Parts: sequence; C-alpha cells; structure tokens
Amino acid sequence: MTTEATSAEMTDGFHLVIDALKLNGIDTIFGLPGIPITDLTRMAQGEGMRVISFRHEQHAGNAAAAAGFLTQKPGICLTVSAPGFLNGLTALSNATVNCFPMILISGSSEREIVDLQQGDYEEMDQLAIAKPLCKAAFRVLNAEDIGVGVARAIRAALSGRPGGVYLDLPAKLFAQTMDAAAGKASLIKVVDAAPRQIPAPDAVKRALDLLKGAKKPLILLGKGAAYAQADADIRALIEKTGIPYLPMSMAKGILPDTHEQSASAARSFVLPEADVVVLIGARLNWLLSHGKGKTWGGKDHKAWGGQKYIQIDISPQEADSNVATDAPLVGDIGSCVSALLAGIGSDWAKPPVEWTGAVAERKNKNVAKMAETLAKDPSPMNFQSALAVVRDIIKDNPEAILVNEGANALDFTRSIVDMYLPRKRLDVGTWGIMGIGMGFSVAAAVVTGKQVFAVEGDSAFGFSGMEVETICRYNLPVCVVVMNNNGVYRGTDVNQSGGKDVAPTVFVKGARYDMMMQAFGGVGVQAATPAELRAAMVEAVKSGKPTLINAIIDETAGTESGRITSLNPSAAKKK
Ligand code: ADP
Ligand code: TPW
Ligand code: MG
Repeated sequence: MTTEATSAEMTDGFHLVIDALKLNGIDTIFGLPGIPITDLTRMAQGEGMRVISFRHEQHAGNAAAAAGFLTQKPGICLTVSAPGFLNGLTALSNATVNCFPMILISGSSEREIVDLQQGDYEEMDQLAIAKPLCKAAFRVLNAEDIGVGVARAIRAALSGRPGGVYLDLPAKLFAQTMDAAAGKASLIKVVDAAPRQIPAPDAVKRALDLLKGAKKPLILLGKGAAYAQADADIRALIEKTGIPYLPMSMAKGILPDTHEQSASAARSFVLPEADVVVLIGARLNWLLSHGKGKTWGGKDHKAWGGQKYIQIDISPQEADSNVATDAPLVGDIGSCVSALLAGIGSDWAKPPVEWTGAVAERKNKNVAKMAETLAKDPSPMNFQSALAVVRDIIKDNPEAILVNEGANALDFTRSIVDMYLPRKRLDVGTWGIMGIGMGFSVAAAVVTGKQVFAVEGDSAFGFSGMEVETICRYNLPVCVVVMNNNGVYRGTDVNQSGGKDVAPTVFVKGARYDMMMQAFGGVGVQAATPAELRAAMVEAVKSGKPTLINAIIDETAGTESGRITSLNPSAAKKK
C-alpha cells in the first residue's frame, strides 16, 4: 500500500475498491476525476491499474461498455456524483440496451443529507435514479462490504444476459479504515461469473427437427453472437449445414463478409423468402422490422410473413417478443451452437439448390451493381467513392477495429465495408445512438492495442469530438474519418420561414474538423479525393499517430435519416 491513508496493518475504502477490482482481473478504469473520487483515480493508477481519463463521462461510459463487449469482462466507468453520474448514466443505459457488461461506479453525497434533502454538494438519490435504467444497482455503506458489492456488480453484469450495473459509493466509504488482513479476507474473487447455460435436450431436438424440414433456411447472427466468442462453432454450424447467413452490423466478421454463404448483399431477398430463420444472439426488434411487414413478406406493415423461428438466446424471456418463436433454444450461444452441431451428422441434407442458387444469383447481381457504383469517381466525393477507399484499407488491415456512427455515414459504411474478423466492428447499436464514436475508439485502442478507424458523420462526430484530446493524450492509434457533408443527413436544407438562421440540420460550411486534431498535436488532414483519403489513411496506419481526416463529401449526397427514413413521423403520415 502506497498512500498515507494506510499503515501496514490498516486499509481503507479506496484501497479495498481497487483491490477488489484487481482481484477480479479488472485492470482498467475509464473515468473522470473530481470529488469524491479524485484520489481513487490517483491511487488506482498508483497501484498499477490503467486509468483513462476523459473529457466527459458519457464517453468514459461508452468506452467501458465497448471494453465489456470486446473482453467479456465488465468495463468500469468511474464518475463523480450527480452531474458526473448523470453523464455516465446515458452510457450505462445504452450498454444495458446493447447487452454489454459494464459497471458505472459513482461517488455520491452523504446519505443522511441526501435523504433529508438538505442540499448537499451534488445532492442526488443516484441509486434510485439508476435502478430503472440498468440491470442491477447496489450501494455499499461499509468498507467491509466492498468485496461483496464489487462481486455482486461483476456477477450481475456478466451472468445471463449481460448488461450495465450501477455501484453507488458514498464519499464517506472511501475514508473508512479497517484492519488490512480482515479487509483482504473480505474481498471476493468471483468464481464462474458467466456460467454456461446448457440448452435442454428436448429443446435442441425441437430446433433440429424444424431446421431439417426447412426448404429455405436462413441463419441470422447478432451482436450477442459476436460477444459470445463462439466463433469456431458458429462457423462450423454455418458451413456444415450449408445455410445462408446474414450478419447484423456488429456480427459482421464472425465469418468474413466475403464468405460464399453470406447473404448480406441479398438481404431484401432472403428475409421475405426464408421459411425457417435461426436467430443467434439477435433480437427481433426494430432493426429486423419486428419480424413483420413487407421486409418479411407480410401483406402490410403489421402482417407476419409466415416464417418459423428458432431463437438461440440466453434470456428465456426473449422468445415470442414480436412474433411466435417455434423453437426457443435458451442457453449460452457456445453451448447451444455446439449442441446443434452435435445433432448435425454426415447425413445432413444441405438446403435445396433452388434456395442457395437463388440467393447466390441475387447476391452476385447486387455485388456487381455495387462494384459499378464504387468504381465511379465523382467530384466532390460521395459516400460511396470515399467508402470504397475505407473498404480497401480494412481489407489490407483486417485486424483493425472499425467504429462507425452517423446516418448515411453509418448505413453506407455498413453495406460497403467488409469485415474479416469477429468483434472488429463497433457501432451505434440497438438505440442507434450518436456519440459512441470517440469513447468506443479509445476503448478499442486501449483494450486491443490495434489500429482503430472511426468513420463518423460530421454530426455524429460532434457528440464526442472533444475526446480527440484524450486520443492525443494517450497517443492512441486512432484514425478518425469525418464524412463531412455539412450537416445532419445533408447540408442543403433551407429555413422554411426564409429567416436568417440556417436550417436545424445544417452546419458551418466547409468546417475544418482536421484542425481539431492538430490543436492537440495529432495529425489533421483534408481529403477532397479518394486518392487523398487513401494516402492519409495509409499514413495513419504507418505512423500509428492520432489522425483526423476531414473527408469532404458532396453536401447533396445523403438522404434524410439514411436508410430509416420510413421511421420519421411525417413518413408514417403518408402511409
Ligand atoms: P443485434 O442488434 O446485433 O441484432 P441484439 O442486441 O438485438 O443483437 O441481440 C443480442 C442478443 O444476444 C440478446 O438478446 C442477448 O440476450 C443475447 N446474448 C448476449 N450474450 C449471449 C450469450 N453469451 N449467449 C446467448 N445469448 C446471448
Ligand atoms: C443521442 C438523431 C440520428 S443520425 C444523426 C442524428 C442527430 C446525425 C446524422 O448526421 P451525420 O451523418 O452524423 O452527419 P450523415 O452522414 O447522414 O450526414 N441524438 C442522439 N442519437 C441520435 N440518433 C440522434 C440524436 C440522429
Ligand atoms: Mg453529415
């Protein structure tokens, strides 16, 4: 122990928190210092933990969430009370919605004062506020309970469906002292925090029987499948069965997007046509049109298309969420997929060629069409011509992590840029939230040590743009590409009143985001052509330096809300 707060025989709340985290293999904290946790950040660093300090807690929280997704260990976000806590809470809530394990640890004010509402410094009943927005929330009042509190938080974050956990640590707790040996004995090393959950044999048989009878089967991989790290078995299942598969955006790369069974380029063909759909770690939420409507071959937007579903999920409540689930397979993805594999012998009949042939035909047609679009070289660049460059760079650097947000900047990247390895794509997730960009990038670089590319809409980038200082401060190999089309969706909107304010979706024209990176000692480059963009990205990889490329995109190129225009209320009115 290194600080004055402890003698050889005594320990304190600060050190017990640090020791409890370290005992459980947690070596990094993402946070922002201030009363009452400033010393905790200092001491954690002093005790050998990596403490990554951000400019705003939301991005520290997003970093923790991404770290959780990438490592299967809960990412830790540490904040001050009330405002810092609230800033972190958005990320905690988002992590919970995304099923990413993270723990938000916030210092809080004194209970006696908070509960009597006597107006303490940063007074807020944080536990009560956090509870409905995360998977579990705990408060520790006594130093001897820190071990239990941290253990419970870890178990809650990782077991079953992963999610966000809030841990409330009142200021007084940190200064509490206790006998060091008793303190050490009070800590808990969590055993088997995410126990395997083996699916029931009858449920496996039900699923296999349904799959065997399918004429047009389809496998859908979601980010739960990426999280589960069952890559080899998932690949074996797909290849042994010969079933076409479709990855959701963050499942891209579990198998390379260039895999011959990938149906990504034939999405709008396979969804309505499939007869049996196997969902692996993917929910039938809005991202899959709730399993209904024209996307699935239904007559109108409410009609089911007739598909049967096998759903692999660790949450027993996920089945029947939107349409009937014919064969729920409840368990962890690794165990469920290997149970299915065990039932697929050498006599397994691959899907009829009428199906796989039709999928391949549609796919080849769309790939050829896309190749034509990508080959064009318009001036100024459009999303496609810029992203053709990103696509090549990722192909040459398959280990790199791609962070992606925006509307058009998101949708075009998702469909154009192939991924080759699992867990290399991090994006806006289930909520379609803007602001994950720099937090996810910092986490990806810190956790993996690999090159990170962040393809950002200019609006999306603005939500976390100040964290370029964080990227520079830790000298992280992050290359941000701002797809600058002068605004939200496009830069051409006009004020409907004819007044002097610009339209709500329009930004300063020709903004120089590259200079933001230069301000902190990083590399900032303007790119007006694909050649300039390519050169800057190649140089970023070579140097490993923090880089921001301001890619000038035709301001007329985007569409309203990217690919989800139909979700705008005014579009619904037209229906
Ligand atoms: P996507 O957005 O990519 O479609 P979702 O976030 O909707 O994916 O779905 C992820 C699903 O994966 C959640 O329902 C979650 O319960 C499930 N899940 C997460 N981890 C595991 C796991 N280890 N085993 C089984 N299911 C998991
Ligand atoms: C926290 C609403 C969805 S997409 C977007 C906003 C503001 C920005 C789109 O512009 P961008 O991309 O990034 O420049 P492009 O390529 O189309 O021009 N606040 C939050 N989350 C969301 N999703 C929004 C607002 C939104
Ligand atoms: Mg934009």
